[in-house]
Amino acid sequence: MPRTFKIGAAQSGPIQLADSKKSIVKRLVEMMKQAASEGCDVVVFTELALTTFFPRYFTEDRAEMDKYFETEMPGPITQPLFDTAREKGIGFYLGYGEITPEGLHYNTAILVDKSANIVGKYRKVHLPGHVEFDTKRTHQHLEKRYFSPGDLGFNAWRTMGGIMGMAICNDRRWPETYRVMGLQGVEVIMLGYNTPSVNSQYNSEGPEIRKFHSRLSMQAGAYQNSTYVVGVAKAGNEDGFPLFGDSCIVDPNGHVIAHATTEEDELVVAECDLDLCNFGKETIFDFARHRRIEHYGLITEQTGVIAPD
Ligand code: CDV
Repeated sequence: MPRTFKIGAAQSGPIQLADSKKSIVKRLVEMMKQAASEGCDVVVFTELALTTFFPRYFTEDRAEMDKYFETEMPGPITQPLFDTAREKGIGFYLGYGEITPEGLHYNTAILVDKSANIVGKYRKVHLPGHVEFDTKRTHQHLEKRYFSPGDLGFNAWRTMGGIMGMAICNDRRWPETYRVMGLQGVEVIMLGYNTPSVNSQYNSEGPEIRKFHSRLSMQAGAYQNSTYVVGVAKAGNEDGFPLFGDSCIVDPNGHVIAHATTEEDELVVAECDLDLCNFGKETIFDFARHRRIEHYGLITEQTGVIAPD
C-alpha cells in the first residue's frame, strides 16, 4: 500500500509594493481552496508570501520595513488561511517576515497541520546579500540588513503521515541544509523562494542558467537524501524586478515530477508516495552504514576556504 501524500505547490505571481496584505491573503486562500478541492494534503506557499520581495529596497531607517513583518501568527490578516485550512482539512507552509517580542527580525516559515495547529517553525539560516546599499549591483538584496540569521536550526517534524522539513530560498543551494534534515529521516522538504531572473552582480547570468542552478540544487538535495523536495517561487515582474518562478516538485530519485508553466499564481500538484523514500535511505544513502564522520570535521569547524600553501 503506497503512503500517499498529495502536495500542492502554490506559486505566487508578482506582488507589487502597493498590494495590501489582505488582497494577497485572498489570493493564497483561493489557491488553498483549489489545492483542497484537488485532494492535496498540504499546500506550500512561497518565501515572504505576504509581501513583495521588500529586501530589494534600501531604507536608512530599518524600522520603516516593519510594516512588511508580522508580530503574531495567526494575526487578524492571516487568520483566513488558518480558518480555511481547518475547514478544508489541509496543511500548509507559509513564509513571512517575523518580528519577535524581543524585536528581532527573521525570514521565517511555519508548518501548519490539517487542524490548523502550527507544528513547526523555521528561520532562514543562509541569508544572502549585503547590509549596506551597494552601488555596483543592478538591484539590491538587503536580507543581511533586515533579518538576523535563523536560530532554530534545520528540524524535521513527524506530522500529516510523514516526516516534514523546511528551508527557505538560498538554503536550497547548500548541501548542509538537506543533510541535516536527511539525518532526521526527512521525507518532504518544503521551501519557498524569491529569486531574481538576473544576477545583480553579473548581468549575463539570466533566467535560463538561474533556473538550471535552482533545479540542480534541489534535485541533488532530493537524490542525496532520498526525499521529496518542493520548491515554490514568487514569480513574474514585481514593480520592474523580474523573478523567474519555475516552482517544482522533485522526487527522491531527483526527478522533477511537476513544475509551473507560468509566472502567475499557479498551483502545481503531485501525488507522492512517501514510501518511495525508503529505497535510497536503505541502500546507497543508508547513512548509518556508509557515512564517515571522522572525515567531515572541517564542515563544522571551518566556515571559509583555507587553501593549502
Ligand atoms: N531570496 C533569496 O534567498 N534569494 C537568493 C539570492 C541569492 C538570489 C537565492 O538563492 O535565490
